[in-house]
Amino acid sequence: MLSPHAPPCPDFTIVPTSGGLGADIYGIDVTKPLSQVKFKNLKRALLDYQVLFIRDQSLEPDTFLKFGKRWGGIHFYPYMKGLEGYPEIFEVIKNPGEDRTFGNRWHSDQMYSEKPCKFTILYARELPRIGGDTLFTNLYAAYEALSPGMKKLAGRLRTYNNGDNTKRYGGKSRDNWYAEKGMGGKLHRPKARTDVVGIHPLIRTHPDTRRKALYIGDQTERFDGMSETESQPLYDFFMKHVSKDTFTCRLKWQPGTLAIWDNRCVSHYAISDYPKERRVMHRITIKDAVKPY
Ligand SMILES: O=C(O)CCC(=O)C(=O)O
Ligand SMILES: [Fe+2]
Repeated sequence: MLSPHAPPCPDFTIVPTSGGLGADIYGIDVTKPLSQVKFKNLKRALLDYQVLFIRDQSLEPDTFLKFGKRWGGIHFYPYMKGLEGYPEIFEVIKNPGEDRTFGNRWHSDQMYSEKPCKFTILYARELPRIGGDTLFTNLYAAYEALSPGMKKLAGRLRTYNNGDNTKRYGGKSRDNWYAEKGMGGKLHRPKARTDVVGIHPLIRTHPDTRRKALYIGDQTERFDGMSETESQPLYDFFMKHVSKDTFTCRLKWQPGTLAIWDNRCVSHYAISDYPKERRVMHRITIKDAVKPY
């Protein structure tokens, strides 16, 4: 459930997306410098609605990056290189015939990092004629819907999250998998992969709202201190639970839609339903200063 709604905002129009979370924002041009007050109201709206869809934007990498930096320092995606000249911007591309769709699973971004990124900002550059929507789910609502007994149990668990879990990549390392999927040229190949395992509380407290969220995703391999076999039944329960319709909303992208979500209380899923078309998105992630707690 949404927190009590923010008072009507004079700076832009907020249209809630569903009873779960999310809001469309109209009447804002992020290429223009936003006043401190306007930006504060936008941040407030993000805390209230968890994911915002700012419609009808016209962004090039420099204006996109400028807007992105207002939200904080950049969190670099560890596996892939950014755009030429704009290493902070990572391009999410799917070409006709490719079978891999980036983000086609319920997850919060870079959950395998010690300090996972706080916000993701995604901008639609090229869209398929039909399909290519993204689903979001409200992890506060998922936590709040648990029974008191399950809340207590969940409150004692920690998740072990691994960005290199070979089960998710057909038995291969993520590097090999990406290389095989025609993304080799863009692969970021440091001497050794670092920051790809993160252990986090299953129930985390949002530092700004103080609300509790059920923080689990596809990068979760098992619960800390338990085997995968032992973890599986509970893991399956939580994953099914967070993706219940009642907690979700669905984004139908339009050319120029800019989405911003708060990974501390939102999980998302990119739908893979446009096998013959191309989709290109520009993506910036914002780093967090604190570990989940
Ligand atoms: O392409 C999308 O709609 C979302 C992909 C994704 O998971 C992400 O950008 O973090
Ligand atoms: Fe994602």
